[in-house]
Amino acid sequence: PAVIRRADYRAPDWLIPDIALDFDLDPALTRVEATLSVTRNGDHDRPLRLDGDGLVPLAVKVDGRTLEEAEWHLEAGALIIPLSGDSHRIETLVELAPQSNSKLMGLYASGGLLCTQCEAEGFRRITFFPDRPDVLSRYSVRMSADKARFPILLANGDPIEQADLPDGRHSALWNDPFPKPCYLFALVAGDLACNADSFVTMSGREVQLGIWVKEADLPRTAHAMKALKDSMAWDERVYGREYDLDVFNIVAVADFNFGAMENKGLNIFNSRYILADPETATDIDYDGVEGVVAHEYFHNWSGNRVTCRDWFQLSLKEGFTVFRDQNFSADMGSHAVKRIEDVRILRAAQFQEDSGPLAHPIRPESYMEISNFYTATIYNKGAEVIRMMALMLGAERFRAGSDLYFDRHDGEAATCEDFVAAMEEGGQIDLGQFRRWYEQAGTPHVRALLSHDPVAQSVELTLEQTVPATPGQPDKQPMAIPLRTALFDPATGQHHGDELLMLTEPKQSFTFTGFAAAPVLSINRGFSAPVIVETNRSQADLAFLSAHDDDPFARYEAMQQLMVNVLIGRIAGQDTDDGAVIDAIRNTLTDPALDPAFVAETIRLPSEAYLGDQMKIVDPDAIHAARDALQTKIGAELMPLWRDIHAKTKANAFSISSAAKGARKLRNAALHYLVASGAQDGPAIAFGQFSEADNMTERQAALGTLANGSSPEREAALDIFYNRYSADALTLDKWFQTQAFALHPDAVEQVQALGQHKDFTLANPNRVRSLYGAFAGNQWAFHHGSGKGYALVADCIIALDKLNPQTAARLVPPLGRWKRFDEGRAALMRAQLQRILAQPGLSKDVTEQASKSLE
Ligand code: B3K
Ligand code: ZN
Repeated sequence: PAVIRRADYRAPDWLIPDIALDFDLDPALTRVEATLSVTRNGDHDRPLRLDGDGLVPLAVKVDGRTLEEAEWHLEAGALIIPLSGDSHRIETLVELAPQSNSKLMGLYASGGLLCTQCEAEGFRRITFFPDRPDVLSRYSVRMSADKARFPILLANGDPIEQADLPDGRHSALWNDPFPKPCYLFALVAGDLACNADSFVTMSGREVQLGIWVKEADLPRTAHAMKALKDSMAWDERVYGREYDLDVFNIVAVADFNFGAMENKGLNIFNSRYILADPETATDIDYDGVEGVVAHEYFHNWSGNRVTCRDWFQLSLKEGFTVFRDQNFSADMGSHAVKRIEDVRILRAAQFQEDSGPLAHPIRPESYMEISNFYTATIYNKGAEVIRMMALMLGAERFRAGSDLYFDRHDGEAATCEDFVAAMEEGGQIDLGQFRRWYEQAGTPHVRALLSHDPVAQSVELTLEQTVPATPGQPDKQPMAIPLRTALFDPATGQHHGDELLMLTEPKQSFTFTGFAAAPVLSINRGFSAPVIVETNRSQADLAFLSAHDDDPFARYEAMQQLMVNVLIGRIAGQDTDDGAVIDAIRNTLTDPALDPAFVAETIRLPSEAYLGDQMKIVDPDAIHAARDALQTKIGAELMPLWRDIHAKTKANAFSISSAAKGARKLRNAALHYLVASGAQDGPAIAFGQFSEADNMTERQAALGTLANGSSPEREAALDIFYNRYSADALTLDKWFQTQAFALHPDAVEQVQALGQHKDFTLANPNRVRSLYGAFAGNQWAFHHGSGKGYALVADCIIALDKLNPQTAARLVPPLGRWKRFDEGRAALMRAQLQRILAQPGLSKDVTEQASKSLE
């Protein structure tokens, strides 16, 4: 497949100020008539090129005249029309078969609905058009359909008119006054019910809000509606940005390639990020709904009003919008816990990506298939880069920078450079060196060494940075790394102030005076930079910080590092002392000043995958054994505490308050250790929680705990869960996922059997992710020494590629981490990648991921 390069960007040859679309909708055969006003952009004689993917032009007209076949031609799917004048009216007619669109890109059918997904390049599967984000047009969309099957017809913008037609059909016309790129186009047709509400903006305009779902799902939309209204108010308060249309609609669909889509005025969501009630949704699901609703809403400014010039600028909208949704969620709940969760995700997904064959900068230089670049790097590292700017600038100057950015580029397709320039100017800061965060891939390593001079009563902090080589980038320049730092006096437990140190050289020293005794170093507080910090702190220093650090993230981090040190030692065969870990957990559990949600985060052992990331060559079996043994010991030694907490955190009635969520989180952590201890009554207690819980958070946690073991309660609970929820797809996903995640010696066989289960289907991306996606994240099972885990995932990729390449390609990266495993496993992983690549007719999506993964 061809490689697209950022350096090759050229402004569009033709602009399309207006487009009118007429859809005659039917799942089997939909007709699409498009009328485009086109204007030549600049002085050139190149023909009009309208992208198309799988489209056949049934008629092509220019200024009302039907062209002969010789007057146009197709080139790689695109329609090429030579034009003599500088502005013309172009009309095309195509036919689509939405019900056989298994890629879920373009116009497709899902659960009786018709809906669209266009980002990044799906619009070209609907009609011929310059499918690039820097062509902005005003859209007018007419839809007609059978009124009984499709009573609701929605598109972007404002509803203009509705009419009944002969033969039981009806039509609707929608106009979107805001020029937009075609990736933000959307329509939905179907039998939908509406949770209707309204919001009055800061300038006093009333906006009609609608969340559209299947009638039976209406009771599950309240949380999403609250999240939407909270987001609208938050963006006004924090960024001064208000909503701009008279209506804002959200539709939930069951089959969706990712989380949701920010189409102008008509967001389309994976139903898992809209529907929530205590019976079926966990607290994590509730938070997911809140965060994704906010994310898509925030895109109205960071993405829609100011869009991207080209797809290399994707992080311009995604990194910034993730940063915005993270801060929103933090404001809605706990800043400390949200930061810990976000860093855990960053480390699990992005650090892995950044250290492997698919590493790329947040502004990539090239791609084959843009769908492969909706990555943790673009999104989550992109958000961290914005966060660093916000930290360096402070709230006020950051706001000045964002105001300048929005005002200067409103209605435009902008670049990452435009954003940085606005921050520089509005925030009055020099971001020259900082721009390397956009250019260089790889997670920087910072080595921080503290040395104390008792005579001079001073300490010297030496910081040394290296940025690892990544594909195409063997040599790196030093980065500008903001490190929030504090030095603690071990005698008082106090520090002498939190300072922002800027590490800009390969090696730099900072001297601090006034230290009669050696202080304890707290660094990268709040995770101020997305880097890996290595220090010379002792276990005693870490234990001290785990009890005294006033920065909650640093406190969590100290505890995690304490655990990592013990586990990595054990994995290497040393008899590392675990006393400090057990004491630290005990202290944390019994500190009445701490928020239970924070406690629950902090006492969790690092995941098997995170431990693997700390090793040059990952040993999945040794990691599992060491972690399991430590868990058992912690469970046993602190048994009275676990029992006590588990009993005390039992609530009388369900609430979604932060306090109730925190209590459930801690209760589940206690149950987990209680069962891990091997206590005789462990499975019975877990089964009790499973049976008695009035909410999914406790029910699923109990099921997960049981699934790790082999008790009779395991099978009983899985059966009960299946029978109770087999009719509800989103909840049945949890049944598949729990088994795929299980730390169970037979997990591979269980996943293999589940792949043959009557409720498993490759047609639904949520179902695929809940089985194979979860399994590929289960390090111990996926990396089974036999290689059978690899074969299972490769089989799925091969089968799924024929239906849905985008979702298939997302399963490839776990196979690409072979360099981090022993030779035996590496050979088995490579063999699967080669087998995938040998498939005839393999998609561009999977080809790119698999071939890069072999390099
Ligand atoms: N912008 C969409 C993602 C589209 C992914 C296309 N492969 C959702 C989001 O980030 O908000
Ligand atoms: Zn987004």
